[in-house]
Amino acid sequence: MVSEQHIKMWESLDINTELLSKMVSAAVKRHEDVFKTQSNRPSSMDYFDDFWANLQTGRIEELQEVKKAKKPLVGTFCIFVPEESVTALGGACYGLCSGSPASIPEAEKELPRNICPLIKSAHGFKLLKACGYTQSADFIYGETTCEAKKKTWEILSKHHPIHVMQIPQKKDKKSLELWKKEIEEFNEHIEEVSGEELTFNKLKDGIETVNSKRDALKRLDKLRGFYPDIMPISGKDALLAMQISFVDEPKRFTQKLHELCDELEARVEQKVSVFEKDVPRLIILGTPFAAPNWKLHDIVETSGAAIINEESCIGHRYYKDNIDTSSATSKEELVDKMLERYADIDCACFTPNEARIEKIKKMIEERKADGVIYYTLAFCHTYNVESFLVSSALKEAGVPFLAIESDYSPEDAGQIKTRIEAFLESIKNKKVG
Ligand code: BJ8
Repeated sequence: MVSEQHIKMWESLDINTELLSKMVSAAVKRHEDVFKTQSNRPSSMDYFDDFWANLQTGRIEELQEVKKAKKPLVGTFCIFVPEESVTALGGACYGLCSGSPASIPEAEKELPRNICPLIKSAHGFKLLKACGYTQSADFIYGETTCEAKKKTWEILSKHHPIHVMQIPQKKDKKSLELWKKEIEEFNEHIEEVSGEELTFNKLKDGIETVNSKRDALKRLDKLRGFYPDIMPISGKDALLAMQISFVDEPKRFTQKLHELCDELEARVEQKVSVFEKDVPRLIILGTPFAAPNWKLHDIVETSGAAIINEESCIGHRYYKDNIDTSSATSKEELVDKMLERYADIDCACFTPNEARIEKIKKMIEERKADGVIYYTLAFCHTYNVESFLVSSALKEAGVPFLAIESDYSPEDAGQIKTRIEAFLESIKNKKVG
């Protein structure tokens, strides 16, 4: 699968080829264990399985073509970085490797042990030179959403060019003004490196391309979660598709996801479900699931429940809103609309963040979920602290609630499984009662 040609390409990117070859084999094996063991998968998942197998080869090759055309390659760790502007100028904006435990020991040579695994994993990939996306990126765009990230950028910048966007902590008028300036500066920077003007029409096209991707993800959301008796796709498969949405070419991804949705639509009509009718249907709340962090989904779905949605940035928070371009007549108005959409994302980095709770309640209601699991990556203080407010509100509303804090290591899998099984038992008893 990894050819001589790929090895040569990796060498040109200063990648540790021996290590990445081993990591690719391990990632393919893990994917087989987690995904290929499921029965009755939609055949349109083949595209996403193949994409995963070629994550560090085929897609990296394509990115080199973008680079040859002198378009920017921008790596990110947050959905607040305006991918629309990069797409508008023909560049690629993608999420960086940050979901594997394999790179964490290396990161801990420079970072404290007690910070979030997502940050450590990403930092470790850079130190090990073992991620084609990071090695290809002209620069990384960091942001100031959490303490650990914003201090890590200072260290990561010793190894890779970094720019940092200031994301405010509040959503009042003066904070939004600052945020708007940050988007404008981002756009100017992308213009500078592309040597091309980001015109009204180009920005509008870039926005529409990403809106279309979000529309396809919304379609998947409905098909997997809005039919209480039929779940045509597993939560694991839906998660894999969403994870790929952060690295694939957006137009092709959109088309492939619609093909999957066509198949799911037919399954719904024919009442083909991958789960038994009465399994508990759960929504996961909280921090993002960077690939290949499939631990929670795998445990839940091999314990007799279905995941029908994720209130996460690799999930609902990412695709729930489009940028409305219909009334904009100038570039500035487009930027206002971009800001409007970004500011409607309820990341726990904001204070207060009350709107998040109402949105979660609505998600549960619309999908008739049987319960929620609040998932926090270890040491993510904002999401962890906010779980008290979310759990209080949901318990008051009678929604079964379980909080899980975990990192990427497999060590706590048994303990998590025991807690989830007890949680599912209580949901089943409640249903019977
Ligand atoms: S908009 S959720 S993608 S910041 S890195 S905050 S898990 S301690 S990723 Fe996020 Fe943007 Fe918000 Fe979404 Fe916690 Fe870890 Fe920090 Fe994290």
